[in-house]
Parts: sequence; C-alpha cells; structure tokens
Amino acid sequence: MDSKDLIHLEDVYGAHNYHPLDVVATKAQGIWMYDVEGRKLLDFLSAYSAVNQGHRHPRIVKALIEQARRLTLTSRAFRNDQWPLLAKELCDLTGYSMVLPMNSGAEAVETAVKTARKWAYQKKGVAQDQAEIIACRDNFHGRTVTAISFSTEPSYRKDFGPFTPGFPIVPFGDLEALEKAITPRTAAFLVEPIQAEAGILIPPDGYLKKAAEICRRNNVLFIADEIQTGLGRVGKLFACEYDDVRPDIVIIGKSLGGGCYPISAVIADRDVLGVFKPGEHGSTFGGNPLGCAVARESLKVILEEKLVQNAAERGQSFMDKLRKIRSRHIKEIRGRGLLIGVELKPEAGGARRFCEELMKEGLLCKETHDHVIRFAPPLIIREKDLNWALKRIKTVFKRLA
Ligand code: IF1
Repeated sequence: MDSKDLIHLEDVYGAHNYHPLDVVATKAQGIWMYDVEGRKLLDFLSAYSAVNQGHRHPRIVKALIEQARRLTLTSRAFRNDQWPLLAKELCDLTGYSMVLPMNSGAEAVETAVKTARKWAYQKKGVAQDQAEIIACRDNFHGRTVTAISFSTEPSYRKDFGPFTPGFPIVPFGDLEALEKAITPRTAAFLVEPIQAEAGILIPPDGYLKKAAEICRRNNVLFIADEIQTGLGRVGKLFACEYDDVRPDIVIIGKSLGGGCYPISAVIADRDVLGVFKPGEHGSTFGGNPLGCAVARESLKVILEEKLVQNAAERGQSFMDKLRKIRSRHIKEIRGRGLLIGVELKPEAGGARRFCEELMKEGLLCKETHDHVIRFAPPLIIREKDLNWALKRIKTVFKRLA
C-alpha cells in the first residue's frame, strides 16, 4: 500500500485525536526515517525526544531482542532480574535513593502527584484531602484526567470534566506568585524546567533555583518534570542543572526507553518515595524486565556515547547558525542543547506551513502551537547533518519570504 492508501485507512478507522504531517514512515535508522515510497527524511523531532539515542540504536535493539528471548513480563507479583539493576543504576546516575517505575510519562506524573499528596499527609501533616500541588500556566504534563486538570490549554480540557481538584496555577517564571500561592496545604510545586509544548520557553535565570529555595523554606516538594528535557536533550543530563537545582522529585520518561519501549520513572529520596507501602500504587507493566533491560542500555548509550556533551556542543553551534538566517518572519530563536524553538511573527502565516515545506525538502519538524517551529534532532546527530538541515531550512525561509 502507498502513503495515500494508508493515510485513508488511518482517517477512516483511527480516532482523529491527531493531525500528523502526511508522511508515512516504514523504517528508520539513526537520524534518518524512510517513508513507504522510499523517501529518506531527516528526523528533526525525535518523537518528541523519545529517540534521543537515534532510531533503532543497535545496542538498544540488541538489549531488547536478547531480553525478549529470556523474559518479558512477570508483573510485580513476582520479582525479575532486571528491575533491581535498573533501579540501582538510576540511583547511581542521579544521586537519589529510590525509583518507582511506570510506563508512560503521564503515568509517571500521576505517580509523582500521588507521592506528593501522600507525603503531605504522612510527613507534613496536611489535613486529609486538603493537599494542593501548584502547577504552572501553559504547562504540559500529559493527557490523563488529572494531568489535564492542571492544564491551562482549553483544547486539552474541553468536554473532559469534571476535573481533579487541588491544583492552583501560577505563571511560569513568576516567583512572587509562587510564594503567594503557597499555603500550609501545599504539598508540592510541579514544573517543567523548560516549557517545551508551550513553545520552548526558558525561565529567567535563577528562577528554578529561587523557586526551589521558596519550596524548601515552606516545606514544599519541588517536582521537576524532566520527561522531555531530561537525559541529555538540553545539553545537561537534567535541565535543572542549569540552575543548580536538585529537585525533591524528578520525573523521567521518553528516551529512557531509547525509542524502543515505553518506560518512565519517578526518582526521589527515601523520605519521599518511601511513603508507599505494598498495594498502594503500581502498574502491570511497570518495572517489567523487557522495559528495564531496554532502559539500562538506553542510559548506557547516553553516557558512553557522550550524547549530553554532543547535545550541548551541536546545539550551541546550530543555534548560532540559525541566528544568522535573515528572515522577516523570525521573531526569536531560543533553546538549550538540541531543544530549539524558532518563533515566527504572527504575520508569517503559522509554523505549520513551514513544517510542510521543510518536509518537502526532506526535513521532518513539528510546529508547537501556532507560531513556533521545534527543532529536536536525535542527540547522535553530527555537524555535517545539521549543516544539511540548515541548508533546507534556509531554502524554505527563502521560498516563503
Ligand atoms: C503527545 C507535547 C511534547 C511531556 C512532559 C509529560 C508528558 C510529556 C514535559 C507526557 C509528553 C509529548 C506527548 C505527545 C506530544 C509531546 C509533546 F507537544 F504534547 F507537549 F513533547 F512537547 N511531561 N509530551 O512533554 O508523556 O504520557 O506522552 O509519555 O502526542 O501528546 P506521555
């Protein structure tokens, strides 16, 4: 079947909860994707940072296959020989003392919310059912009912109520508002260190640091959603490092599974994650040996191939080059590491048409909201491939001038 037939099938039989670009991938390797017509395209999105290690990384695929041949799932009713190793390796890597494994990012966010609430009742002494978790305006933490309960994006919420209560909202970057929103009922402050979906919004220097101090002073947990920014994407292992912040809870997902398997995790110290007792939380697939084996290798690849460093170096030089593009459409270029947003002026006619044109040139990008083009190639990318992309980007900006 060709692209047209497959797109038709998807439109007829698939729920219409997405509006993808009309490219139908059938295979991929490294930074390259191939569509069913055999066209080669440079992946400049990395499945929203879930394939930081590149598509089908040979070591990760090998780990997946070898584990699939041995043991895939026991449920947590029984133990397996991969989860304990992943748990220890994650703690060694991050300097925390406990991990709770889940599958999707949204589930890990839910887990962090449950952790913070339980902590508030058991450790902080908040009255039952009164705990609050402060979230930021324009956040993105996933699609579950609780995650959209603290979303401020109308289209994510419309017709999905009633919502989970207990989530006051403050503007991202506003320390005064955070301080004011804290009450004796506040369990936690939940924040993305860089708001990706909102348009790659980087907070003012020192914001996270001061926010963490405010939290500490008020006995409020600081929760960082590093699902998209973590594991190297922004040129540090975690985006919070830019502000020298050690969150009380770190949430990771996406490239923890190397683009091969969904796995997420909540990481914290014993005084926080230790609140769970048997039976109080879990997931059939959470901590399964297949996912854990994949995650162990995915982490090793990030470290041994120095992907964090590559993201920092390639990101800086690519952003410098992007900034030299002269176009009346560009309002601002911002980013950290290889998470880069090109914000267009409202008159530019929207980011979507730029993505459509870039696709014709062989570069796969995705707009975020109406006016921002997101550039987020796999972290294995080399300078010469970024130059290849740059050429296409220049062509498109010229064409749409
Ligand atoms: C989709 C966005 C990116 C996330 C953060 C939690 C989650 C995500 C910071 C939930 C997921 C994905 C979901 C994906 C699109 C994508 C996205 F545009 F929607 F916001 F990357 F920017 N926290 N982000 O970024 O993780 O449950 O999806 O595993 O299609 O919704 P998940």
